[in-house]
Amino acid sequence: MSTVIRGGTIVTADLSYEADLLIEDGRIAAIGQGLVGDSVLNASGCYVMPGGIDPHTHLEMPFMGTYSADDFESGTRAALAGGTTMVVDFALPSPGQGLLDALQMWDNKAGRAHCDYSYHMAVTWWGEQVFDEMQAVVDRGITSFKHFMAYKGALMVNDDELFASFRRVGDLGGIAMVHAENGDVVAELSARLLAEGNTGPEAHAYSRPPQVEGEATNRAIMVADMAGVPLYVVHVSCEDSHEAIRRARAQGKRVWGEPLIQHLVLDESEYFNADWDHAARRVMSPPFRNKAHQDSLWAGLQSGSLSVVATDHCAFTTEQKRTGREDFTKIPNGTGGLEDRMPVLWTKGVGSGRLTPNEFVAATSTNIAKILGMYPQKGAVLVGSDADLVIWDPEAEKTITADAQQSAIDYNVFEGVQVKGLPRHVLTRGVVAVRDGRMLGAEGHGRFVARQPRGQVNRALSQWKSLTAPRPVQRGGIPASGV
Ligand code: DUC
Ligand code: ZN
Ligand code: ZN
Ligand code: ZN
Repeated sequence: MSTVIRGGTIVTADLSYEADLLIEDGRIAAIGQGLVGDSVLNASGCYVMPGGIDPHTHLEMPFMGTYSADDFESGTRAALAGGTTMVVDFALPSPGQGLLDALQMWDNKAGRAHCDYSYHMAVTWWGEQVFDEMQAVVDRGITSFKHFMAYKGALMVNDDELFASFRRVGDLGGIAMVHAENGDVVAELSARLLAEGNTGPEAHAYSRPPQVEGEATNRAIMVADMAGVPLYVVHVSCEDSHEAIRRARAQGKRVWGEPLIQHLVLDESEYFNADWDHAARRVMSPPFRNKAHQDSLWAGLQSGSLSVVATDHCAFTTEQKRTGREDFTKIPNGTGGLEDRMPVLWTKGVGSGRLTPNEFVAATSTNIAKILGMYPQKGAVLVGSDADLVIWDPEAEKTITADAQQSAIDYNVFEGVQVKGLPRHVLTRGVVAVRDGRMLGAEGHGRFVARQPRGQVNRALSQWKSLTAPRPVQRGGIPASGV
């Protein structure tokens, strides 16, 4: 059973050109003119792009006394509806739980996924068992390890643990990831705000000013340099953090920053002059910022100092949010966006002239595939790549509404946003999951994607190099070219 995608313009991170695509056995079998297959998808007037990869989701995650409302079924259905054909979720051991045990839990949840998926492993505590199991995690193709510098008393790791874990990840040729907020300062500010009687959701924003993010990002960059590990900073929301990343990159450090579509488009006014439900539904960490910070994030995408646009999709219903009625620190942190990331970024980025279509592909797919060691299986339109594709109609329009969404929650933070640019067809390893804008789904079709270690990086700028025992050189990592 083969499929031809006919009459479109192929758009990759590098090039735009007119050609047809032949898909066989879930992969791209040929690119050229006049290709013939068993069935045809009409792509005239459309761009044929690598499907989006959202490297930051929390599906059915146990968090703040509840579970995030979208699971691998509804979450990946939402992803496909918006042109995203792969998610990377965070396997999250509870403190004291083994990494392999947590992986087993995530494997059990992921069976219903409509599209391919991978995991990052969260390091939420430190000990010999974690150290030992990290090797097995890398051997399974999970090469990125996330650390929370916030959520004190729950997920947060201290600096000694951060340094030890970063060193281990560096030795294994993986990449370290951080949620960069100073958790001690957040805890202090939260307690003070509550004591002063500020219990509403707007206090959430005051409890996490940009400085807590800037400080933690700087700290993580320095610790990563001392540990000799590449660093990926999730949900970069402000200039304070972006500035640290820009400087590190200019110094030759392997540091990448990931803004979220929410922070690019929505600002802090959502917390003020709003009713409780409206504001609480938008409580996430880091919180939405002001326009100046948004401008910084867009500039970073344009110049390349920020590399990837994600969602941190962590959806909670209004009912779940209301557990924090009397105390903003009990509002489950998180917002949705999986279905909306691609259309909103296209509309606000390409539609406004801030990004080219090629830059859009880089930021939504190709860059992260390279960073995470799964290019060109994912993130590419090349012969042999998985046929994870979105046939994108730049003229199609809609208004975003919760009523029409795939997500399991009862609202949408982008409610009322007009988008121009939507998927016409979406393929997940060759299977058509969206046809002519209609969701067909592919429940259970998703497979785990194993990834390659990057290999150890040179630490020429690190003063610790001479103090650290030399390591064996490992070859075979995917080169970081172009990211
Ligand atoms: N931030 C959120 O808002 N939700 C999930 C975890 C996180 O860091
Ligand atoms: Zn986070
Ligand atoms: Zn997250
Ligand atoms: Zn389904």
